[in-house]
Amino acid sequence: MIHRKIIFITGATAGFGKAIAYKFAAHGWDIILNGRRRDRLSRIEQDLIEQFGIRVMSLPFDVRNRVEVMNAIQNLPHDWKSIDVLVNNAGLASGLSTIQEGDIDDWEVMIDTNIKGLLYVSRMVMPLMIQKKQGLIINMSSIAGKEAYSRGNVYCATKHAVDALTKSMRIDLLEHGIKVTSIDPGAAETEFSLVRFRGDAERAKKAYSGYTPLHAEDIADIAYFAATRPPHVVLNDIVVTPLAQANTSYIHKNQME
Ligand code: NDP
Ligand code: 8X3
Repeated sequence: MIHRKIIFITGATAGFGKAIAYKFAAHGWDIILNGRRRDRLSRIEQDLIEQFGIRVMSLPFDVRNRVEVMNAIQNLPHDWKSIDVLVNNAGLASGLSTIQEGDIDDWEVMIDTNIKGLLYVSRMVMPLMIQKKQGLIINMSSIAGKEAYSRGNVYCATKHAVDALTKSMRIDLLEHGIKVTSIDPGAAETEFSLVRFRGDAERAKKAYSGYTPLHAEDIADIAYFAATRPPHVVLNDIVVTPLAQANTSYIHKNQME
């Protein structure tokens, strides 16, 4: 049997994660897909197999659930445990309000998903990579992990935490030959704003009007580039914005729109 490379992507039912799955599948990689929405996972799994003739393993679990994460990864068949790339992508912003008016449930969900979920998955996958003495972990951070913005408070704090964890992983995993890369996108049109604004499609659309935002495929291209560097090269930190965006707080919008 041909042993193809394996990429494990959390949050692969939409946005960046889904685009990354298609990008790597198109280059012949086998894919482990994660997300909570089982219907989407099975549709994507079927489509990837039909289009690219690769192997796909769907792992429906909630990254916030430590037991589900442990069971799913521990019970992977032996030949699926040889993971070459882990993309810690599952994440979200929930709400957009001043910190003094913040909804504590929103805070919990962001902290549990963006920080603790990333840790649970990484804790299970890192020993598998250490055994092989190779691997790449890509953490999906954000420009919100570099600077805070108005009403972004806890979301920004979770992405700053991802930034710190990325740096820590790079230090601790160095002796094991494991690469760690952070991708830090600016505004990208995915389901991100729809989730942040609790399904308010009109408000979500507004976040991307008047300029051309990043597309999920742009981030997939970057992830593929990072994963295909020569063995001695590591991309540490990739900050990427649309042309219209200078930083978290300034987007140049076309006034006519
Ligand atoms: P989407 O909302 O389009 O996709 C998010 C994905 O994460 C979905 O597949 C969702 O799947 C999954 N997910 C969310 N919560 C959980 C959970 N508890 N367990 C498992 N999977 C989960 O957003 P994006 O693709 O834009 O976001 C992906 C990552 O990129 C996030 O970490 C986000 O913070 C980051 N990011 C996004 C930017 C943007 O502007 N879009 C910019 C910078 C960073 P399901 O609901 O099926 O579980
Ligand atoms: C998402 C980017 O700045 O819209 O991480 O919150 S931002």
